[in-house]
Amino acid sequence: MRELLQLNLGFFTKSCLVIGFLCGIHFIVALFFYLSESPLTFMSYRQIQSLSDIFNSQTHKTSGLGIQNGTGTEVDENKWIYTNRSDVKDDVVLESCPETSPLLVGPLRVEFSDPVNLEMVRKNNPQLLMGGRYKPSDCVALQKVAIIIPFRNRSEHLKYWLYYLHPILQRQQLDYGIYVIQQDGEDTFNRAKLLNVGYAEALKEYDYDCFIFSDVDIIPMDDRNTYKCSSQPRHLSVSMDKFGFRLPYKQYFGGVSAMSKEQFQKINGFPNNYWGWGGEDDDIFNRLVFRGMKISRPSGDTGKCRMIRHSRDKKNEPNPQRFKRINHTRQTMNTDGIKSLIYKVIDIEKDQLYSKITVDIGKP
Ligand code: UDH
Ligand code: NGS
Repeated sequence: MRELLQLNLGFFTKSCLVIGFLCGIHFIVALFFYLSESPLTFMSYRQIQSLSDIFNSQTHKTSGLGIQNGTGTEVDENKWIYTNRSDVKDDVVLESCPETSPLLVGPLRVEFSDPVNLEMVRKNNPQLLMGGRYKPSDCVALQKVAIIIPFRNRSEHLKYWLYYLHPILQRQQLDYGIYVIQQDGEDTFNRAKLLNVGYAEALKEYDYDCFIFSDVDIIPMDDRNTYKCSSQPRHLSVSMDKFGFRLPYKQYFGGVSAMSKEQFQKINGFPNNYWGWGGEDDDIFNRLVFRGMKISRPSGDTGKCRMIRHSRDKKNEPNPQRFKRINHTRQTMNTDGIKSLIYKVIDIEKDQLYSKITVDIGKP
């Protein structure tokens, strides 16, 4: 009986040792796998920090950033950080905006009969910053666009322009700013010189890479007509109501156009010596052709736009010298342009909807 008891005790002790040994091995193996699979093992402090920032920021964000739920697993977050990073803003990682904005709606109703006022436009566009500046909050805009409007005594038109364009430009996911360049004094108007001033003044403020030159009275009727630049200079107001929704002539480059900084510099900007109405847009067209560029345009459908009807402005009578001037673009373009631009800033007004820069550009 005693022998049997001793035998059982020996067997029990050995079994305990074997089980303890196996548990030990299991613990070591489990620990090894746990450590080698944990994503935190190989993350630097900065990466861990940005991961926790993203988790924190999700509680404030309702959309975007490619993170769909508030409890996303570490593996998903990690993958997103490494594969989609393109910019970091306030420690939040943003992707590039898509080539075509998903916010576009296509054809738009454009009417000038309902009255609009600036207070209502400000209320409708709460995301705008001073100077009519905007950039998407959930992606990095593909281009930084300065929109330049030559201006004098057209406040009524400017209201409609701001009312219609701000929502369109935001849907187009642009990083943009609005520059209204107001000619000071009562001398003859000079559209092209004001556009040169707008280019120079906008660049003092931000590193824009694309410039839209728009008359104050032209409104696009389709938000797929994106206000951004292409590999060639782009004419945007291709299908205007006043011309029966077609080009008045093939070389027409007036109304609204887009040029990258590089394209603009290649032609030495615009002419400074077209005082009064007409011809300056034909001179710009000539400059582009002489520098080997071609005009790109949206389709007639997408490029539809409306012009606010008005009578001829005072001090903007047809320029009698315009025909002579456009015959000499090749000779004048190197000396007359952005490189020889002289003007004096009189006033800068910053509003939520625009920067209005009043300038003395001299006289004819
Ligand atoms: N502009 C002003 N104030 C002026 C003149 C022109 O702000 O006194 C600006 C404005 O942005 C305008 C642009 O310059 O849209 C082009 O002006 P424009 O006179 O060359 O062209 P628009 O098509 O008028 O506005 C052409 C003459 C219309 C005569 C109509 C007769 N029924
Ligand atoms: C041409 C003008 C352009 C002008 C276009 C449309 O004749 O500057 O008409 O004008 N060229 C010359 O005069 C040389 S519009 O109908 O919009 O007033 O842009």
